[in-house]
Amino acid sequence: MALIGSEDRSPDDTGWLHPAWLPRSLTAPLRARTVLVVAPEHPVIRTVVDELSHAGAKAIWLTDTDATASRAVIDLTITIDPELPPESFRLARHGGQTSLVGADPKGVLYGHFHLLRRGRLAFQGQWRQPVSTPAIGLRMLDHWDNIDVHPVMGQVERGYAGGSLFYDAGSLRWDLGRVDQYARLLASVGVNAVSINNVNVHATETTLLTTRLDWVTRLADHLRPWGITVFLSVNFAAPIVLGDLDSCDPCDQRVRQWWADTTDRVYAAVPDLGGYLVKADSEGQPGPFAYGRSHADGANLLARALSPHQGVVLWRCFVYNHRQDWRDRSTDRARAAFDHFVELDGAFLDNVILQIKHGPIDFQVREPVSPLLAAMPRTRVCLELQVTAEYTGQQRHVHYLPEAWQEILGFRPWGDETKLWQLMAIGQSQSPESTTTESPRSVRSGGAIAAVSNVGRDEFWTGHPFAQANLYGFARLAWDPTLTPAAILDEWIGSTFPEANPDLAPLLRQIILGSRALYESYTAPNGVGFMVTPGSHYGPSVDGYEYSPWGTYHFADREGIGVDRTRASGSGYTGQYHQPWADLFESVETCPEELLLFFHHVRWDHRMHDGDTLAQHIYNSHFDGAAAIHSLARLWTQADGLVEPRLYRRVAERLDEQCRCAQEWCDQITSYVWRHSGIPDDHGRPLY
Ligand code: GCW
Repeated sequence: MALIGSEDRSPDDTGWLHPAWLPRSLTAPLRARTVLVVAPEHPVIRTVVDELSHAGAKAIWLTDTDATASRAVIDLTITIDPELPPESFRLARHGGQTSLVGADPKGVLYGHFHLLRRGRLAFQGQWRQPVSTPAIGLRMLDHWDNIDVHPVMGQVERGYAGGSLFYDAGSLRWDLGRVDQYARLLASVGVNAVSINNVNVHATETTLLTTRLDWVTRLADHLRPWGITVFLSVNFAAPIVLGDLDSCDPCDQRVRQWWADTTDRVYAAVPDLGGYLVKADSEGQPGPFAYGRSHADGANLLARALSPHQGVVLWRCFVYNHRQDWRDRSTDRARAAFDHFVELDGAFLDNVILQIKHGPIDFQVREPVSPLLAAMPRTRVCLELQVTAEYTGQQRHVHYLPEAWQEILGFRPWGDETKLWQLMAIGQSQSPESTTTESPRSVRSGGAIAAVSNVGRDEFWTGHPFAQANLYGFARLAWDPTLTPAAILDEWIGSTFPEANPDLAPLLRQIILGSRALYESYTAPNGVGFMVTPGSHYGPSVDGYEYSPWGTYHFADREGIGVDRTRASGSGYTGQYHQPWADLFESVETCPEELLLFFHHVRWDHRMHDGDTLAQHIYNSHFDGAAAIHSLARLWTQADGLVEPRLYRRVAERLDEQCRCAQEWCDQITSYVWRHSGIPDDHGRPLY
C-alpha cells in the first residue's frame, strides 16, 4: 500500500540542518558582555544561562538574591518581576546597561530570544520597550506522530517533512538531539506546549500511558528546559485496549478508578504533564457514544482523573458521522460539531477545554469560521488550526497560512467589535463585554490555541522551506493575534535570511504574500472544498469524495453546484450562527462570494457581483491562478545565488511540482464545469 505521509519525499538525516529563523551565529550578540542573572534555580533559567554562555558572554553571575555589588561592570541584567502578567517580559537599555525583566522563568526565556533577535542593537543607545505579553495562555502544537509506521499513514499522519522527530519505526529515537533543537526553535517564538503522539491513538501509542511511560518522561525532560509542557493523546478505550477491563463506560466505577490510578502513575513519572488530548467518537476512534453516554460524561471522566494533578483535558469536537450514505440529503456534516456539543454547554468540568477546528468541516482552504467557537459561553474552548498543509498543498505548494488564520482570528462572531481571538484569549466562547450570557466559570480559566505541527526530520524542518513561515506565523499569532501576515513575514524573512542581498526580501514577499488566495484560485472554488484525491488529499479529484461515506459533497449537476445550507430550503446550518451572519450567509445576495458554494447550490449561469456567470468566474480564477504559479516559478530564478544553493534548489523543485499540479487542477476543474454547464469560456481557453 502506498504511503500517504510523505516521509519518503523529503530527505531525512542528511546531517545538515537549516537553522530556520534562529540566528546563524550565536556568538555575535553577546561577545565580551557581562551578565547578572537574579533568579531562582529553575530548569528554564538554567537554559537561559547556557544560551548566554553559548552566545559568547564573557562572564555570567547567577544568584537568587539581588547582588548589586558588581552591577557597575554588568552589561545585561536579568531579573524577575512576578507582578508582570505570566510569561511576559520587558526589555530596556539605560545608563549603558541592558535589562531584561521576566514575569517568571519563561518570560525570561522569551525575552532572551527577543534580545538575540535585536542583535547588536540590544546593547546600543537608550530605549525601553513595552511589556510583551502573550495574548493566549496555552500555545500548543499537536503532533500526529505514530510510534509504529502506520501501513497507510506512515510515521507521521499527514506529515510532509520527513520522519518523526520523536519516533522511528516502533521506537523512541535514541538520539533526541533534534528534539532539543526543535524545542529551542519553539521556545524562541513562545510555543509552550506540545502533544507528542497522534490523536488517532493505536494500540502501541496507548502504552505511552503505562509500559512506555518512560518515553514520555524522556521527552518531557528534553522539552521542559525550554518551557514546553507535554500532553499525551489518549485512547478513550485504553482500559480495554491495554487489556485491563472489558468496558470503558465513563459511568462505570471501575473505569473511573482505572483512569484515576493510571493517571496517578503518569503524574508520578511526569509531575508537570499538561494533561490529555482526546479524539473520541470520531473517524473510528472509540468514545462515550458506545455506552449511550454524552461527550460531557466522557470528558469529565478524564478531567476527574487529571484534576488532582492540575491537568486538563483537551477534548476535540471533530465528531461527525463518517459512514454517511451519500444518498441521504438530510444529513449535513457541517452541522455535526455544533449539534453534538452545544447542548452540553455548562456540563463540563473546569479542567475540560473543547478543542474546535477553525471550520465546521475539516481544514479546507476556505471555510466559514465554526459557529461552535462562539456558542458555548459556559465552557472553555480552544481554536484548532492545522500548520501541516494537508488540504493546502502539502508543503509542496507555496501557501502562506497566516493569511487564512488572520481572517479566522479576526472573525467577529456577533458582528460587533469582538473578534474571535479575544474569545480564545479568555478561553471562553462569549464576548468579553457580554452581559447577556451567564458569567464564565472562573476556576482555572485561561485561553488556548492549538495547531497540528508541520515539522519532521527534513533538513529544512518543513519540506518546503517557506512552510517554516507557517510554523513561525502560528506561534507569533498565538502570542499576538493582531500582527498582520505581512509583518510576520517580514520578521521571518529578516531572521531567516539575515544580511541577505537587499533584492531577496522583495522577491520573497512577492512569492509568499498572497499565496493563500492563489492556492484557492486554482483548487476547489468558492468554498466548495474537498475536490481532492481521496486518501492522500493531494491534487484534484472533482468527484473523488462525491459518492463516498465521508459527508463531503458538492452536489454538482447540470444546473449548478454547491451545498444548500440555508434555513429556507437546505440543511439549516446558517441558523447555527449569531446575527448578522445567520442572515448574511442565508441569502445568495449577501453571502460572501468566496463562501458562496459552501452555503448555496448555485446555478452555473448565476451572475456574480462582477457580472460574470459562476462558470466564467471559475474559468477565470483557475486559468489566472495556474498562470500566476508559472510566473512565480520564473520569478524564483532571480533568487539563484541569493540564497544557499540547496535552499534554492528545494524551492525550485517544489515550484515545478506546484506548476504541474496547479495546471492539473485548472484543467480538471474547468473541464468539469464546461461538461456540466455547457457554458463556453468567453476567452476561448482550452477546455477538455
Ligand atoms: O483532516 C483529517 C485528516 C485525518 C486526521 C483528522 C483529525 C488525525 O485527514 O488524518 O486524523 O482530520 O483531525 O482527526
